[in-house]
Amino acid sequence: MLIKKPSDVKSSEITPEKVYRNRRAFMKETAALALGGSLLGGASPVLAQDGDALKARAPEALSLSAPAPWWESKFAEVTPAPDQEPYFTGETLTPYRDVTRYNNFYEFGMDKSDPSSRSGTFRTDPWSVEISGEVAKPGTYHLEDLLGPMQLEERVYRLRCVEAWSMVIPWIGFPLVDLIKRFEPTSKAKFVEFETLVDPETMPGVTSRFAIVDWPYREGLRIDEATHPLTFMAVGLYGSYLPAQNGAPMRLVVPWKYGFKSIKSIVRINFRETMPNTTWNDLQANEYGFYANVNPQVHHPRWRQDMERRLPQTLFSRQYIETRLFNGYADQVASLYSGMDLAVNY
Ligand SMILES: Nc1nc2c(c(=O)[nH]1)N[C@H]1C(S)=C(S)[C@@H](COP(=O)(O)O)O[C@H]1N2
Ligand SMILES: [Mo]
Repeated sequence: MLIKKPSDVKSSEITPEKVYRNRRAFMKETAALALGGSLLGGASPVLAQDGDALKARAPEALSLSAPAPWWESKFAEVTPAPDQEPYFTGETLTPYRDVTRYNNFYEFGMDKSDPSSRSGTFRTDPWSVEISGEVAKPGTYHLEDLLGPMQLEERVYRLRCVEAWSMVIPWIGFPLVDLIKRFEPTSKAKFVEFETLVDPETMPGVTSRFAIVDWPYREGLRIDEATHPLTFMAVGLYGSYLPAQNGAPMRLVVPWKYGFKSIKSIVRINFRETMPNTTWNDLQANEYGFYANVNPQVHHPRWRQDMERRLPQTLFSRQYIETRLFNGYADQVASLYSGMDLAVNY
């Protein structure tokens, strides 16, 4: 491979993740200088200073976004991920290209390339979310009101799909618990249920005769899982807004569970006393459980779960790595399941 000197690199070859990496290095230096980070406010992460450049380089990925002006100010104040587990991992980041081109989002189609290639007309502004069920403050909230009080932060998490591939993604968002407590759940709120938008106009997958899902896509968590500090609501990745294909404008990220729990483009959050039905469990209960905790000892009936392909794979490296219990987050979450048989509650 040819190694170029920096001066030879054309700006068109500078990919978002290169910009991002430089920015992170810069953030670390300024953090050290600022002793506590008063300089960080304006310096974090890509969007604050390189936003326009980033959009110019990846216009197709960001076509839907740059929504209302208030987004800009939220993204100008992102707290960088602390450089320590579990909110950060030093593993190589999956390139922006793969994170935004290799997706599962059946509302846009079932091929990995469908969500990026068929989401061009999807719109996220205006966007509102219905909060219902066992809470003191139900209602339909505009996204701006939901995000307004939230301090955005960055988290670098592993994402492990049940299909045995994985990525490392730098998300931007906030802990779900910080949102949940604003609605004041009652003592009957034992589970949280989430639903994705169904828009036949802009989501070609929902009207496809090949669709297997009974829309809307639904997911759920136990309340202790939903309020765990690792459970994250993402509104961005790689320092910028979420592209449609990754679940704009707001999607769940539960890093110790298989990717299908991390429901995208959320329009409803319902608090309830009983365990909700969930999309993949409804489709094939013996293959996809409600818990869906990453577990190398509990295999899928049709394939093993003790190895995974870390994307991107190349011709020269197949990138097979061992899958870890709870996707490597066991120290943080194993206690949630003490006394439970994980082979039964898969
Ligand atoms: N609404 C909705 N959410 C979804 C899916 C989907 O098809 N529809 N796919 C899930 C699956 S199987 C995975 S692996 C992750 C993929 O997230 P990513 O495309 O951002 O990597 O999204 C999850 N969330
Ligand atoms: Mo998945």
